[in-house]
Amino acid sequence: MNGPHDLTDISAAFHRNGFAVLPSVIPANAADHLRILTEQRYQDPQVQAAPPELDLLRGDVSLMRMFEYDRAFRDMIDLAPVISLVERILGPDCHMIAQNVLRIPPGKGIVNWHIDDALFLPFLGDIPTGTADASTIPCFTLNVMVALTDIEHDRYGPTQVIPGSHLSGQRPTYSPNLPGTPTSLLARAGDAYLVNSQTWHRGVPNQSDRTRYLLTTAYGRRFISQRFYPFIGYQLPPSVLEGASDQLARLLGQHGKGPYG
Ligand SMILES: O=C(O)CCC(=O)C(=O)O
Repeated sequence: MNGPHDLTDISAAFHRNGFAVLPSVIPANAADHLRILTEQRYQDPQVQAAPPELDLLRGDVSLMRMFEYDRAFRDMIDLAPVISLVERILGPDCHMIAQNVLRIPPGKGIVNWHIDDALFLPFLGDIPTGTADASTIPCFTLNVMVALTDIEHDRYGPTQVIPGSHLSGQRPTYSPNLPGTPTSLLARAGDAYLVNSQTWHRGVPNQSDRTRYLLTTAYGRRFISQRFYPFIGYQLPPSVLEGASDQLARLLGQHGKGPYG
């Protein structure tokens, strides 16, 4: 495929830089529909009053497992061509491991530099970045982030990444000791970006009067477990599987038999 979604180029950029941008994966009005659903979910008194065991809302900014709530979120899990790119990176038997919406009001943000998982490959720092070698380092988990509002300036609190930091073999340190220049992932509603779980990233503090909404759907290789609290005993609501294609059912966790089980 050519144009803005050339998957070969985008996947090479992802391996090299630890992130990649896919403009306009959904129309702006579809992004706005997801934003409105998110706001309804957030304002729902039952969500606000839910006990921690239900894990519906964390830290007042992260609405959890949105695929349980509305079909429109479930159907983002196998969104083309994003899912083709994800399968190219994580393998044809990969699955979705989490899906949340970040609702970041003015003054808030996940502002500390972090990686999203265990540090998978420590001490890789001697591998030169920006070379073909980067493509031989496997990615195990990644996040697909879709902007549900415009984030066209730093004051709106965009995601920031350190390009190449996924190959550092290190956990983040804090400014001013960053190993590279932070890149702000400015976006219009409906744009997406993929971020390797090992890439150093954060949210810039939202210094505007606009709440920022970001749909984050994380995927992992088959051997990486899905992360649905409370883990043991988690029950996927049967309605989520209704009408799902074989591909979507697999992404939701319906696998054939394989190694160990
Ligand atoms: O707010 C952001 O853009 C950063 C989100 C983030 O760091 C995360 O979901 O792990």
